[in-house]
Amino acid sequence: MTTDTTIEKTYNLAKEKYAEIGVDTQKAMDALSEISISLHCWQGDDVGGFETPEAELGGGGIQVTGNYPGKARTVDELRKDAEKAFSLIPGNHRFNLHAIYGEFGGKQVDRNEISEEHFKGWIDWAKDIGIKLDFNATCFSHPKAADGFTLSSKDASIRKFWIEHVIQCRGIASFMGKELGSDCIHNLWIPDGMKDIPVDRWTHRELLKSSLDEIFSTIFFPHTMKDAIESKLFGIGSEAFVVGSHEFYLGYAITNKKIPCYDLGHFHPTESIADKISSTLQFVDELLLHVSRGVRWDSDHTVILNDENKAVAEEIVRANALKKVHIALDFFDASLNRIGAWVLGTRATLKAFLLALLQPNDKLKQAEEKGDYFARLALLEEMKTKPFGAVWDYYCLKNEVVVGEGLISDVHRYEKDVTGNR
Ligand code: RNT
Ligand code: ZN
Repeated sequence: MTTDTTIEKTYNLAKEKYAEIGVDTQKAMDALSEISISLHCWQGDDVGGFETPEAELGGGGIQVTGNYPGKARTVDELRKDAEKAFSLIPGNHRFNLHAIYGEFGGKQVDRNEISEEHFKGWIDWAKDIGIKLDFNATCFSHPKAADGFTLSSKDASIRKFWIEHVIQCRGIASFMGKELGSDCIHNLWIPDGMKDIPVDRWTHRELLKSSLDEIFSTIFFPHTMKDAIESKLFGIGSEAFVVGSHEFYLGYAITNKKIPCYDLGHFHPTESIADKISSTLQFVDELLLHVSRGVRWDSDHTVILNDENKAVAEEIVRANALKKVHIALDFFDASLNRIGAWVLGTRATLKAFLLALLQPNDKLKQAEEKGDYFARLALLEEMKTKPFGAVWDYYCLKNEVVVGEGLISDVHRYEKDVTGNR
């Protein structure tokens, strides 16, 4: 068994190895501890929410597959599960709520009627456990979204309903930000689109633009919230046309000073968003990431440490943009232990950043500036076999969270004691 002393010994050797190449491991870990990731509440119950006692997905927009037992059925269960997840993740992180996760006291409260009072319990909980909150309007899983259009619907009454909903949500976000003393990011994603070839893309996009203008004309004081808008290339049932495409929202964000949200699963399956970071940040001040993993037509597999996440983290670190990029998670897979997936995905994201922070970025840049592309490539190649795992384990140890595969038995224990009895 790995003891604390072995972890420290291994770390000390790793520290020397990195020092030889000019990398300060302590500095990298300090920078990592400044990164606050927004954990998505919807991982805990497959995007179900608590609108009605037996809230289930319905009415368009999002699909989750799998039926793993033990999902959170109440606000209390979800909070308990989230606390468990937080206890297995090093660092201090945020929690990202969706509007359907309000506490409605058993009453039927329609989306355009939700307000601050429904989220007071969440704010108290966040204060209690010392975290900050982010927020999202829920423009899916609702009869008024069932026809495939919300803010870009040709039906004025449907549009009005969703505009009211998003305005309410921005108010709630502002309230959260004020109460918790940290700007709350409000992200807007809508499912609008068509399965097959549309002939009138124009009107839907024109309508979406005017709905957004109306939504954002309401300004909240104090400015305790920030607006993000999330694009998508295609979804299940919107393969041929998504109204809120990348170009649409990028244009809107630049013109109206909003934050573009890049979901890693929302682009062409082989398209990387890493290269978009230094481009986009020339024109907007901030970015929001939805860290996810696309697999074929699904955009939301559990995040692992893969090439795409590594490339994204590297680009953020190399662009010195850690303060400009908000990092949130967005995946849901109901076929595996939900707390396990939460923790795995968050830890994988943190690992990607640690790896990026452990690169000899000054040396790499110097080689590039000298035109020594062999040295640049050789250094990048060398970094792949540096003892990264030793630094990661030490970071977990110092943050008093479980190290390595100890995570598995910990999650299993919680399943046996808690989620397995649901
Ligand atoms: C959907 C978007 C969106 C949602 C969440 C639940 O394709 O990625 O971010 O996953 O709002
Ligand atoms: Zn997303």
